[in-house]
Amino acid sequence: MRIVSLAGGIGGARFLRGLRAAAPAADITVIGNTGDDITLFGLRVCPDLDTVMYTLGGGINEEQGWGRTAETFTVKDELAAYGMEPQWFGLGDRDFATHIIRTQMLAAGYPLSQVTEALCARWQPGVRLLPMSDDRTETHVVITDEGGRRAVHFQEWWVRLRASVPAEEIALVGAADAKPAPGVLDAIEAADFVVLPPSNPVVSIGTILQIPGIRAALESKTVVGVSPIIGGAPVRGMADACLTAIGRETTAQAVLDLYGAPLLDGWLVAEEDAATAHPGVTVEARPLLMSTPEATEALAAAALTLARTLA
Ligand code: GDP
Ligand code: FO1
Ligand code: CA
Ligand code: CA
Repeated sequence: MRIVSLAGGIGGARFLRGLRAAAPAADITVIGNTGDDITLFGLRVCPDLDTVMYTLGGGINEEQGWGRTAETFTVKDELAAYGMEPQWFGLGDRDFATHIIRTQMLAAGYPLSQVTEALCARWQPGVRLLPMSDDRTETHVVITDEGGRRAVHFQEWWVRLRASVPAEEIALVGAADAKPAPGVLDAIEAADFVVLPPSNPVVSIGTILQIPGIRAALESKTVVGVSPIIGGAPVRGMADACLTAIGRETTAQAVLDLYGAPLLDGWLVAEEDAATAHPGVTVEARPLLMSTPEATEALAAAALTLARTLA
């Protein structure tokens, strides 16, 4: 069985752990979001790829959901002692090693897809992890604050401002000229079906869908998605601020309408959202909380069962 999954960070990574458990013999290719990527202190940081790699490789900080387990922050503190900015992004000592290797390989001319493969050789995530594109794209957010109306990097809006300032626009800079990374379209083509984890619909899944060619390739496949919104609120994080920015409500229905048909064939919602519906999409209510490994595996199994029925 060949499965393709798109993924952002925490929501995607946790779902993928359940998917791997629910389909241990399956060949799983993950197309990861790189719109969150940022260059800090000269180092290229890919938060969502790293979150997937560390989570599936057993190196994640489980409570936090991002960054390394048993992390220390000596380098961060030393940089701050020199007055280096930014100081609002928490890069840990262990995590720094990943960014140093990535940056060195990129500077030597390796594309991000090969760098990611090299990093995964250590972590053995049990899936094939591909960046959505080897071309550099970055999500930027237009805000108005004391600095006036300006665009800031997504991480500055999300981490420094905690999305407290409304996003007037969210744009993936570089999307129009970006190509899917090698292997992305082939994996979609070869897939028996595709699953969309409950990742952020705007800045994780929405970003991947903006890479020219990816959405069209997915439309000809059987695609089953899991709602990240339960009873009108994100389970975690500030996806509501992202949905508001693109003029959508924060409901399972609004995310279903955003993805729409022909992209989606099946959509899993929580019991309280059972009235959700869209022409051409089969909607089922299931327990959507990934609160334990067992619950997460059961959720992934439900997505697989629905996908097999619809494929
Ligand atoms: P990020 O890049 O770290 O923000 O992670 P993702 O984009 O992959 O996932 C973020 C989304 O996961 C948020 O919008 C949450 O609502 C959703 N999420 C987190 N935990 C759960 C859960 O247990 N169940 C469901 N259905 N969604 C979840
Ligand atoms: N998220 C935070 O809220 N604060 C941080 O200081 C932070 C540091 C960080 C370092 C490496 C990494 O891979 C992820 C990190 N994240 C941090 C999480 C991440 O940047 C965001 O939660 C997601 O990109 C939002 O989708
Ligand atoms: Ca992310
Ligand atoms: Ca379809």
